[in-house]
Amino acid sequence: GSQTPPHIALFPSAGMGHLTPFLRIASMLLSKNCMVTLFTAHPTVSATESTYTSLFLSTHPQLKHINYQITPSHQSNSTTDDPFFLQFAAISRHAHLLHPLLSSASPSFSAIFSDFSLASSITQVAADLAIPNYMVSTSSVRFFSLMAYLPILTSEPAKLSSSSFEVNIPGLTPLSITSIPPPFFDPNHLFTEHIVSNAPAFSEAKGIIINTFDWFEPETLAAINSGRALSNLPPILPIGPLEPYELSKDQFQSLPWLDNQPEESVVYVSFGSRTAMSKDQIRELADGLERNGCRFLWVIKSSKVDKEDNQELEDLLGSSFLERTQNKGIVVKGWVNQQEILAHPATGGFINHCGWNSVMEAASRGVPLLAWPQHGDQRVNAEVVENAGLGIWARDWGWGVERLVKGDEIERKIGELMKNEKLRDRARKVGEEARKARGTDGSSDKVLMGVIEVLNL
Ligand code: BUP
Repeated sequence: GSQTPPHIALFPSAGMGHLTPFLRIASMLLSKNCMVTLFTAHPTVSATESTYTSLFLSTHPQLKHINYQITPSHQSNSTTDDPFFLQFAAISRHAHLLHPLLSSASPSFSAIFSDFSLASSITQVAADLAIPNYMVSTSSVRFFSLMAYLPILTSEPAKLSSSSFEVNIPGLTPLSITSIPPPFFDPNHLFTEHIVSNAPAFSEAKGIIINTFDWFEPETLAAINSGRALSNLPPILPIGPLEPYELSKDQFQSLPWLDNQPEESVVYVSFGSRTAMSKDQIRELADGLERNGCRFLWVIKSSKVDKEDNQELEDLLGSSFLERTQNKGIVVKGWVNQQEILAHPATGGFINHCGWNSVMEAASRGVPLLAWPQHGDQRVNAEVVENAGLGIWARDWGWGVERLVKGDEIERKIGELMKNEKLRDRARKVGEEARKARGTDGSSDKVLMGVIEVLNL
C-alpha cells in the first residue's frame, strides 16, 4: 500500500436523517486515520443541519469541509411540497459544480461516499474522474431493496397495485402492500420519479454502505449478497450501528429530570426531525400517556421544518395537561440529544416513527420500540424492527395521517411496551448483538476495515 492514507469525499443529502449517518461515518473514518472532506450544499432546509455541521467541524478539526452554494427549488412540484424532496432534486441538479471541486483536491480522492438519493448525478462525475463511488443508503436493507426494484415495479403496474396484497421482489420475502410508501403508487410523484431515475445507478457503485448489521437483517442481506436477489447490485456493506460521535453537552437542552427517574421507567416519545403530528393526534397521544400513567419524556414537533415551528406547548396540549402530569413526565420542544436519552438508564421504551437512524440508535442501546410509522420507509422499517424482536408495531394504526388513533388504544400499547419482560430481554439481546457487530473484529467492523483496506491498495 501507499504511505498516504486514503482521502474520502462525503456527499450527504438533505435532512438530519441523511446528514447524521454521514457525520458518524466521517467520525469513524477519521478515527481510522483516513482523510475526509465533507461536501455540504448551502442553504440547508432545516436550521439543525447547519448547526450540526458547524458543531461537528468544531469538534473534528481534522475534517476538511467544502460548502457549495445551490439555488434551492422554492416552488412546489404539483405532486409534493415536501421541502426535503425538493432539496434532493435541487442538490442533484447542481452535480456539475462538483466536478472541479473533486478534480482539484490534493491529495486526490481515493473514493467518494455519496447518498443514494444523489446516485445518478454523482455516479457520472465519479466515472468521469475515475474515482470509485460507494453509495450510502440511509434506510434498512429491506427498504433499499424496494428502491432498487422500483423501476421494474413502476414499469409494470400489475406488480405494484394497491388492490393486491403484497409486492414480490424475486428472492426476497414479499412486502405487504400496506407497507409501500403511498407516493410509490403514483409514478409521477416527485419522490417516486427521483428514486426511479436514481435506482439504475445503484448497480454502478463499488458497494452499498448501510447502517445496519448482519444479525439484524440476516435474510435480506444474505439474499442480496449471495446474488439470489437483485443480482445486478454491488455488495451491500453493513457497517452499523454507526457509532455516535461525542456532542458537546452545552449545545442541547439538558434534561436533569431524567437523572431522577427510576431505571427503565421512562417512555421516550419522538417522531424524528421531519414528522409534524396533527393537533388532534397530539391531544390523543397526551391522553394515552396520561391514562397509562407511565413516566414520559416527549419531544413535540408541530411543523415539518424546524425554522417554522413556533407553536407554544400550552396551545398544543392545554395547560391543564401539563399541570396534571408534572410529576409524571416532561414535554419539550426543539432539539434534544437523542443518543444520550436512549443511553440513559432511566429510559425503558421508545415510541417512535421508525426513522432508520432512530431504529439503529435504539438497537445499539437495547431499548424496546413501539413503532408508529408515519410515512416514507417507516412501515418497511417497522417490519424489520418487529422481525428482529426489537419492538412491537400497532399495524392497525395506519400511516400517521390515515386515522386518528385514540387515547385508549395508545394507553394499551404503552402497557405492552413497558410491561413486557420478554420484549425487554429480547431488546437487550439486540443491544448485545449490535455492540458485538461494531466492536473490534465484529461483523460491521470487519466490513468497514475491508473497505478501507481496498482504498489503501
Ligand atoms: Br427530532 C430529533 N434529536 O430532537 P431518523 C432527532 N435527533 O438527536 P428523521 C436528535 O436525528 P428520515 C431530536 O437521534 C436521529 O439520529 C436522532 O433521524 C436525531 O428520522 C436523527 O430517526 C433523525 O432517521 O429522518 O429525522 O425522520 O425520515 O429522513 O429518516
